[in-house]
Amino acid sequence: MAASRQDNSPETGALDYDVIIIGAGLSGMYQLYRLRELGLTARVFEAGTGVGGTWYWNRYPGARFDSESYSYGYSFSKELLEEWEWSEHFAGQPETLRYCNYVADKFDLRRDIQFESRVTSAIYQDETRSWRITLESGAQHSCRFLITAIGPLSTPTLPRVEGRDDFKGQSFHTARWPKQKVDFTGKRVAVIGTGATGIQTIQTIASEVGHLTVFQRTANWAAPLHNGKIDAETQGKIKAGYGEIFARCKETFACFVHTPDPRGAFEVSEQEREAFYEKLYGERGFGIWQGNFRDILIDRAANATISDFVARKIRARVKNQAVAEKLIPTNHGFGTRRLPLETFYYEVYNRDNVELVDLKQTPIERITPEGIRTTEKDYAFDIIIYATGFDAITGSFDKIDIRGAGGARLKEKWTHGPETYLGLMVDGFPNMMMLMGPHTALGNIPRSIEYSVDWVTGLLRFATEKGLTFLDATPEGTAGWTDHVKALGVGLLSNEVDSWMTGINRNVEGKQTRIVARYSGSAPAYRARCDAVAAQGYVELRLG
Ligand code: NA7
Repeated sequence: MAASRQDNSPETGALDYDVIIIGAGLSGMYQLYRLRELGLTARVFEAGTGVGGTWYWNRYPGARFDSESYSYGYSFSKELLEEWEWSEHFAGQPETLRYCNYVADKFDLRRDIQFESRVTSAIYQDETRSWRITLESGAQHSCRFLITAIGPLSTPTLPRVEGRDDFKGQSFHTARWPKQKVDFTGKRVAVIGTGATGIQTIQTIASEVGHLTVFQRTANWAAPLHNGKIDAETQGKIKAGYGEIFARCKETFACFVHTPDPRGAFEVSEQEREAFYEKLYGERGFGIWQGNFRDILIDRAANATISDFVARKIRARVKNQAVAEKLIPTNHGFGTRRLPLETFYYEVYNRDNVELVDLKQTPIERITPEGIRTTEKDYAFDIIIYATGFDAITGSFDKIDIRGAGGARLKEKWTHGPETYLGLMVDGFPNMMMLMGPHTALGNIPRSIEYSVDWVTGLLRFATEKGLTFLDATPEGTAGWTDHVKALGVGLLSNEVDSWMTGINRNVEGKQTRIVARYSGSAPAYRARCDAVAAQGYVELRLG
């Protein structure tokens, strides 16, 4: 391997690696693959005992894709596409984790990944233009370039209520689910949280448990997933059609196979609108969210028509109308949070062994040794499941003490919300690149990952060829991109709603004010902008 440090390092002592990658999820794995092609020495540090990131940690019952499996897997290797067969349109977590392991084996990735190695700090060394990272164990490693591949939803958060440690039964956060199967038979189980994760968990365990109590603070809109097995004929079509599938994902707004209908909700008659919604409600996946009328996520009146349609579906599916009303969101419109996709979720509330507790009416006071106390009463449980979400997007950055040039702390720079250049770099943090950090296009995440990894790889190829040891965004570049991202968010109904997408997490100190944390323009526009930067020889960066 050509260790670039020997040619261009301004220091005398050698660095441990050309590149350190934090995280061995989908981003980190693919980045490692690409860096090897460049001939750079790279080391991945991963907190878990295996690869897969999201799919390694989120082992809760019912965890599965919300993107079509065949649009989610890596597209970079024809051989991989040919070899791997997804069994369902929306694969479950065990299958996806098997896929991640298959990729790691196929490309022999593990030899450059160090597991059980949580990075606690990353400090830029001005003198040597390098990064020094420290692991939880105290071990330190140095590198020229640092790549964060730490995921937008990887720091789970628990409710800030007293008594959590007093509970005598079992309790789990969904993103820290044990590897061995949890036995629910005959158990009294609580689920706190009704986001995408809570919904998947609830619908999966309802028939296994003795009794299930769902603690809902905010009702969420959800729509049918319509999952199904992939039969042999469809499998053949998928394999033959991969080129088309990925070409389509490249053109669509958020890299899904779905993209907005060019019509406005009021450009058709009421009957046509109703028929269109009915069709979307009966189709697989995110069509009802991403393939709906172009204005439902920006126009309140348009949004009200789909919200009203889905509310009627909920009333029709839930027998007890008082419960149905509790399940219908009143504080945000359909699709203004990332849409949970469900399979007979609403029918769960028709079961005798399931109860819904509305925390808006009776908030949780504390966790007790026996269970949960609300302002109304004490509930006894054997198992409490926290489906309470994540300190999203910036949370995993906050957990690492990241210091750039002159010792400046990233957390402090981002006190009032993230500031980034293309969502990939931050001025004053030279030689650091972020994969799926704030201000990048997320959408169908692996598609975005592949683009970002390829962009970072292009930059590092350029640096290696030119013998550069210093790459930094400029303050103007960072301010310009941050302003652009904020401007794109203006007028989006989703930016007027509390959710992980707007940086709100009431369980985390300092995360009660909405921020613009993600790029909300179109993925093709994002790529065009980043491609132009590369085509112009990265002149927008400070290079040295
Ligand atoms: P989400 O979507 O952030 O959902 C978390 C849920 O937990 C949500 O219903 C919260 O209610 C609830 N929550 C959080 N803290 C509490 C407390 N203290 N008490 C009661 N309820 C609470 O996370 P998910 O894991 O479901 O999904 C994240 C993404 O992963 C999802 O969008 C998919 O892309 C995959 P709140 O709404 O805050 O009132």
